[in-house]
Amino acid sequence: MDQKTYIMIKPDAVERGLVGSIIARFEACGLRLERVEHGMVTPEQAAANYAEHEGKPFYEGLVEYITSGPVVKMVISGPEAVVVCRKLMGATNPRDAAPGTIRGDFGLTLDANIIHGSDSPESAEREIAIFFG
Ligand code: D4T
Repeated sequence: MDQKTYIMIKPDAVERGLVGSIIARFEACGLRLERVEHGMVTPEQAAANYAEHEGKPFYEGLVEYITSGPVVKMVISGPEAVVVCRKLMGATNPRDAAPGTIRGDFGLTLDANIIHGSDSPESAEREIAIFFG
């Protein structure tokens, strides 16, 4: 059965003109784009999305970064979309991400790691509600 996941191309990747190359990777393996929106993340959306990290040393910088410029917000669907997208994205820290993954090919540092993707179907539902209401 098809699953939906929330994917967000982060400000540094949008700034660098990587949107088309990144979306092509999801489409190439048969996943479908259900919703796509280019725009800013509000401080409220950032706080809701990263609530699990509140109080951690990197939290303030994370919120500042994700609200610093336009992002591309997407709902992507397909069989096992959550795990398939996480696999295409690669490890959270681009330094640990395998070549051939989005973070492995386009990223360099953990604080600007190119892309966000829901880590479970429950997170996907919550995040789609945060960003697409
Ligand atoms: P996101 O949520 O952006 O898809 O990333 P992950 O789900 O793969 O990873 P995460 O929630 O652990 O981290 C969220 C976000 O915080 C940044 N970060 C993380 C950071 O700047 N310093 C850190 O020490 C950690 C753990 C990177 C991704």
